[in-house]
Amino acid sequence: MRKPAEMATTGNFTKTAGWMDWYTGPSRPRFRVPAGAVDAHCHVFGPGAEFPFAPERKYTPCDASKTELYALRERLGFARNVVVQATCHGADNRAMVDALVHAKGKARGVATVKRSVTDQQIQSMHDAGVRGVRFNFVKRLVDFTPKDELLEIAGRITKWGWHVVIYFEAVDLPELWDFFTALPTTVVVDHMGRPDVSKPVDGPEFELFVKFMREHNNVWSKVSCPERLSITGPKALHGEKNLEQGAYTDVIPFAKRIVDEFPDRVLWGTDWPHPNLKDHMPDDGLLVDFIPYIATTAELQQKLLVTNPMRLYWPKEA
Ligand code: 0GY
Repeated sequence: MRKPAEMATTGNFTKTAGWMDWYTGPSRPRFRVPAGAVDAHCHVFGPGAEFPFAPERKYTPCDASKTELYALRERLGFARNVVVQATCHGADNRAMVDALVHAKGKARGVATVKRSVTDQQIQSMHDAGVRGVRFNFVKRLVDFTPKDELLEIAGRITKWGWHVVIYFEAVDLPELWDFFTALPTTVVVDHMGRPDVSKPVDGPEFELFVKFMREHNNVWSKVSCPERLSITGPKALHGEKNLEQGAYTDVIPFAKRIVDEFPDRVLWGTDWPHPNLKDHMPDDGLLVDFIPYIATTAELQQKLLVTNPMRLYWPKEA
């Protein structure tokens, strides 16, 4: 993998101040993922010189190419990826689709589309491996899109068997509840709906999220991004490399609860190259070592990393 000094953003783009580059030379995980494991949430950025970032973006990242993503996949022992359209590319899905095409069937994608997308464009993305659209409600990342536009898109993509990935902050769930529960297809929540992990795992805020999943069988969750949700932080991640000594321990009860209660509707992903992290950048190898703390048996690990993502993204091979 390239060294950070060589990772200057290419094209006419200057990185957002405070933006951290992804961690090069990640350690080899001590936890061996099961054969056929899927990294079900990751992104590509550019390269900016080849795939320009969107004018409406809220941040300008470093480059993070498909080649680097697939090198990480090999290093961590994964077999497949789900590449999720990052907001810095807006509704221009070319970099993501290019990554899928080059993966030769080992990657699927989640796109961002506007109401103006044509059936032909959807079909061509489907042929490349796209299987869903992402609706983002995190205000620091995107401008507001009217809900009737999103509902119209959700209605159209069901024809291709696609699902909807939703990204939102926990405090916004009550307001978004009616919209989410009206979606006519499988709904996949990014990062457990971003719980505030300083609050109790059985407190009203996270209970609402559990109720959302419990009452709606079509709702899945990614139990990803401890590095984003944690308040106690990485601690051991770059030191003694010992997760028992405190890496992201405050996130474990939340993710474990979701895996235990909904073992057939959970997914896991690295979130490489980790957009918008300003305090620390995780070693992806050590993020993999986090998995057995949240999926505590071989059976749960198999569902989380293989059975569930295969069912959603590669149903014919599942
Ligand atoms: C994530 C989270 C973030 C960013 C994006 O598309 C994106 O820009 O998803 C975030 O900043 O929380 O899932 O990668």
